[in-house]
Amino acid sequence: MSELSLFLGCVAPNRYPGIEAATKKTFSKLAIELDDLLGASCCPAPGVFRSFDEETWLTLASRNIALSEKLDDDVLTICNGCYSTLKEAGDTLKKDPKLKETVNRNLIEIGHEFKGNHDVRHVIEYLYQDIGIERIKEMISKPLDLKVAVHYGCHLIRPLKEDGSELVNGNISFFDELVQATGATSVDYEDKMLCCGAGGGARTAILEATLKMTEKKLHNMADAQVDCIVNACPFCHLQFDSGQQDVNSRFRKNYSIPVLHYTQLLGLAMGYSADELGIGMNTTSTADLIKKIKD
Ligand code: 9S8
Ligand code: 9S8
Ligand code: COM
Repeated sequence: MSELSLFLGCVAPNRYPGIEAATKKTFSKLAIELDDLLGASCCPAPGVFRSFDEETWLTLASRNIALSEKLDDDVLTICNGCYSTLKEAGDTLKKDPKLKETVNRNLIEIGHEFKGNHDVRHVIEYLYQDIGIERIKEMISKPLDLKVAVHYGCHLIRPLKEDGSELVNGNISFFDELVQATGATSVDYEDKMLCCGAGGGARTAILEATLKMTEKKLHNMADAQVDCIVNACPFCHLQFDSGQQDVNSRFRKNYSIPVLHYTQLLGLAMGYSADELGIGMNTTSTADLIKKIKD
């Protein structure tokens, strides 16, 4: 029986379906069943909706969680923004019965109820805490000889901090450890914890300003001579992948750093082909990376 339903969010299904494929493939290899979350909407994005109207944000978020509660599942997110919204909304309502009542008054009109009897998980945090590095290492059939720039992203750290998680107490390394479990090396680079630039609706509102931040990160990653960027958020993925070409054309740069979601890196290390994981669907070419892995 499945214990998790997969919350896709907007960016993966619309821009990077390979991330969904990679999540489903790697989880099936780990013998973890994932339910589809039929009828789910946008989480809605934390840096956008939450800033406009908190009650609307809570209502839409708790509707998504309620769909998963009906399946008796925890929610599994593959995106930092979705994690931030769903986890923080769920935790807020669990702690505040009055607010929960308000939100449920809205939900009842559309035939839903938020109970608050399940949790919201991020794929990175779930793999680290519930599966564990050792079990992941056992599933690796094709260790990757790659130098990786790990990008955590703001909304992976934030909800864990809010929750008082020991993962973000002091030196943060859980994502790097998961990357190293695939055989790859997580290479240190300057301003590693900096935002990719895209968050808070900024990518849509002030693209040029976001690209300046992205350029700063790309510069530091290139300095560290990495083979690829690994993220845990389709929105960061979009900014580094598609945004990299915008950086190149607007600022006359020549970056060419392939971008992978962690589930795609893990999929490669588990022996799935780049095609099966949708890795060739990126804007920034992944051809050299794929060739390097084959050699
Ligand atoms: S859903 Fe709608 S826009 Fe997005 S991908 Fe992640 S955050 Fe949640
Ligand atoms: S970093 Fe700052 S706000 Fe965020 S998580 Fe994903 S998009 Fe990139
Ligand atoms: C970033 C999501 S992952 S948002 O743009 O800040 O809402």
